[in-house]
Amino acid sequence: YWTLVRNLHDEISLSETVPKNSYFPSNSVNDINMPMEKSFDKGKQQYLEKVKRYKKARKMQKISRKLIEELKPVAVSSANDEFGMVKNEEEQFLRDIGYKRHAFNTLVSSKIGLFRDIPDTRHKLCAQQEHPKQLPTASIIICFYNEHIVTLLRSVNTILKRTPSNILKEIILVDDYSDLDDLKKPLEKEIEQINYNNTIRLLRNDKREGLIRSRVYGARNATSDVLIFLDSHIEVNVQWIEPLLARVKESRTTLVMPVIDIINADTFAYSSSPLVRGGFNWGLHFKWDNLPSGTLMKDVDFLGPFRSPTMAGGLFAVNRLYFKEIGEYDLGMDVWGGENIEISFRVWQCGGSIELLPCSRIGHVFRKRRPYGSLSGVDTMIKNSLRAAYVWMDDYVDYFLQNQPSAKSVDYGDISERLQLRQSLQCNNFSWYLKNIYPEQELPGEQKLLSSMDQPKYQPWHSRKRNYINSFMIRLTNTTLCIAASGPKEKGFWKRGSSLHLAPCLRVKNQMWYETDRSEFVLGQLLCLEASGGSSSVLPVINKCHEMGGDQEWKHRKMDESPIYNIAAGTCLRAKEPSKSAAIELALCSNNLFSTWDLISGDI
Ligand code: LR7
Ligand code: MN
Repeated sequence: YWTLVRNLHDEISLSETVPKNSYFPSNSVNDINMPMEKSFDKGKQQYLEKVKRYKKARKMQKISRKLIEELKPVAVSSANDEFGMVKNEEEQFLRDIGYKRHAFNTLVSSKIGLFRDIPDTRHKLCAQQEHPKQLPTASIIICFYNEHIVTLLRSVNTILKRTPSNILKEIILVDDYSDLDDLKKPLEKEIEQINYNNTIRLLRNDKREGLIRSRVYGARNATSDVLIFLDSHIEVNVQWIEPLLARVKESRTTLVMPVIDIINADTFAYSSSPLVRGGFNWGLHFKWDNLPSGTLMKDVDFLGPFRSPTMAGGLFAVNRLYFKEIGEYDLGMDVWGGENIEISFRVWQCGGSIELLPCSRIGHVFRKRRPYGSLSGVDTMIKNSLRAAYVWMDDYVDYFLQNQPSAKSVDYGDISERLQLRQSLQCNNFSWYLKNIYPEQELPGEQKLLSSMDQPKYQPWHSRKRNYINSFMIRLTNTTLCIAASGPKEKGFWKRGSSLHLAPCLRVKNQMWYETDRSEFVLGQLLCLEASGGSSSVLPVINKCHEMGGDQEWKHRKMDESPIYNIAAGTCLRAKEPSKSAAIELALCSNNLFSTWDLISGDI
């Protein structure tokens, strides 16, 4: 909560600061009582708008002071359905700032706090597995750029709590020159609170380096046997570290990865990921592939390890000295992207290997967009991929260029050092890698009969048949008006993205909703009710069902006179007014006049 409040403060100062030379001679929220006479005609309108904004800011500041006084830390162990509920305007404000900055629901994350229980998602045999008594020590390296403070602290604190202290030598946090105030002094203070054994070390870059150079900086400062790289928005699961360390101890040249479980960015619900391994496409994007068929036949097969042609990038363990020998990362790569494919090619081609260990589980927050850019504004992925391609792919680089024609004109800098590395490590060529490590990979235009059967498209969220548990019209309580789709049609049904309004209740296709066992409301068994967008202007629309919950997850308490609550938005369905054609919106949940609904059962 303190963080929420701090966020609130600096959001006010960010958006409400007026440049010094403006006609408005003030740059502080406290000066909002400027007499009107001082404005010039030309700027009057703007002036009035600013005064309005300042008043709002002042109000928010007062509220935030109240929050500071009233709020006590809440002890909650896991995200339940009510967690995303936005209680008042202040919370809505905080939630919106969070989405803007971090692209996930920081309100929910902050309410969860520094630790929670999460489901043990491993196969049942994992718990019975014995690990060597003597495991190597680990240095955990987490670099971050403008991470949400509570989410970052929970990542760290969860590691402290779920890792045996004799193995955990240090957690090295590398701040990649973040500019959020929270991550300056306040972060240091918070770390002091949890840093009992002085396990946490905080390093700061003096300029933005990107995650690749930041990780190397962290690694060079590490002192234990094994390095474990993690993202800054994760929660490690029970016994996550033992399988990784045991395998690296056994095999010095193997990079090992956990299964990356899913933390929903809207709700922070933690769910299991299936067992899949890493591949890539010719655009050099990482992708998930199914394990070769026949891999999982008996229970013990679920213990792995599984060899993987590539890795996702963010979460893995490696022998510290081996990481150095094999060439760390390419320091010529900027900000984000490409380094995961590069290290995958390099490790395999130069005699090492990559494996997935299914008994190690770490949840990662999967966001819908990346909330930051690079300094120059250009996407760094293409440049980084070019460097990887020209060093490791030999003639196969042409496939990449065909796939990404715009890359042809991109300057990828000097790669002579990396070519030298390849030379001195005497690495195999790319065709060896394709033949031996990734035989399933198809060349453009080629179709491998077997592999297309072996590799159905993977979706991290388990896709299965929709189960309808209910069907109904949604009637505004005490009226004869129901929620209906409106607007233009497409292929005989209302378009994706269509908004909703009230219409006289009729048992017709555009008023009949089917509720699924995943709390989706599917109109006419075709399109899902969705709280679209992540900001304050969220509207209920109908859209393609994505099966990821969150903005398509709706809860109601009972069948009549119930609010209908959206998990991601944290708000409830409301009619703008109780009349025909009135728009349906989302608003703070209450039992108000226009926000309670009767679900009038239909046949299923
Ligand atoms: O300039 C930056 N400086 C940083 O320190 C940009 C980012 N970072 C930090 C950031 O705060 C985070 O902790 O670097 C870490 C990774 O950045 P994300 O979380 O924005 O990346 P991602 O999860 O979207 O992307 C995946 O691919 C990246 C390619 O460069 C990295 O390898 C990420 O580690 C990787 N994440 C995972 O593999 C987690 C599982 C996702 C999947 C699949
Ligand atoms: Mn990430």
